[in-house]
Amino acid sequence: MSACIFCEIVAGKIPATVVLETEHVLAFRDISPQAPTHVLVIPREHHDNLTSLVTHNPDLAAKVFTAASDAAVLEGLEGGYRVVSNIGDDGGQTVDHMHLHVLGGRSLTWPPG
Ligand code: DGP
Repeated sequence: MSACIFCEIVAGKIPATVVLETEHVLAFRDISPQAPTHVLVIPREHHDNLTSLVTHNPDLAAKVFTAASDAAVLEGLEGGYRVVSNIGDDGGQTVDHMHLHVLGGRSLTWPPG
């Protein structure tokens, strides 16, 4: 999995601005923020996408969602926020390591594009 960008962030080979870390999960700022707060929450263990993670390690999936909520609290998003996971080509996924986007700090529109 050495070609996986997010595995390299987990390994410390690519720098990232970390906002929260636990034994199993890492949360860091997106390199191309789409809102004033845009944090990515990932499992340290590699899974291609949400479906793969839930299938193989549902306990870890729960930890990732818990960390997303914790990151939102840490970032002061009491006005509300959005959690998104893009999956596959139709979902617009560009990095094949499961991640949640935590977006906030402005009023978000719906539906997404
Ligand atoms: P997605 O398109 O849902 O797979 O989201 C991937 C996100 O990852 C995208 O918003 C940009 C972000 N990203 C890609 N490469 C890097 C990187 O090297 N560092 C950080 N912090 N974010 C990255």
